[in-house]
Amino acid sequence: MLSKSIEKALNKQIRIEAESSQVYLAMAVWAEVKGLEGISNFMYDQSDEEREHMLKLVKFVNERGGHAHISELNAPNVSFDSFQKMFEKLLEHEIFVSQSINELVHISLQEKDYATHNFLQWYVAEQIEEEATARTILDKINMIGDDKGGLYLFDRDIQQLNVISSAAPESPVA
Ligand code: OFO
Repeated sequence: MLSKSIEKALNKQIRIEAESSQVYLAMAVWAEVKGLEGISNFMYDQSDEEREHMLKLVKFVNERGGHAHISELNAPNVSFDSFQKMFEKLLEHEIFVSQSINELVHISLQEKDYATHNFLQWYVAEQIEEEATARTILDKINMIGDDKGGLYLFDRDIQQLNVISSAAPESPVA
C-alpha cells in the first residue's frame, strides 16, 4: 500500500512523463515540417517511450492501492530557433527528469518504501541511457553547426540510432 506522500510524488512523476511525451511530440512535428524525417521519427519514438514511462507509473500506482491522477498538462514549446537549440532542450529536459526521479528515489528511501524504491530503479537506469543518447546527439549536432549538408547526413544517421535503441532488450518491469 502506498503512503499518501509517495502516491502524491508518483502522481507528480506521471504528469512529468506525460508532459515529456508532449515535449517530444512537438519536437517531432517541428522536425517533420522542416523536412528532416530521421530526426522527426526519432522524436516520435521518444514521445511514445515517454508515454510508456507514464503508463508504467499509472499501473504501479493503481496496483499498489493508490489512484493514478491523470491531470492537465503544460503546453510544450512548439518551435525552435535551430536543431541545435532543439537538442539542447532535449538534453536539458532529460536532466530535469533525472533530477525528478532522484528526488522520488530519495522520498521512497525516507519512507522506507522498498517496493517503490525497487520499481524506480528501472527509471534510474533509463535516465542514464536517455541522458547519454541526448549528449551523443548534441555533440554531433554541435560539430555540424549550420552546415546543411551535415544536417542532411545526420538526419540519415539518427535513423540508425533509432534502430539500435529499439533493438535494446525490454525492461523486466512491464
Ligand atoms: Fe526520458 O523521461 Fe521518462 O523516464
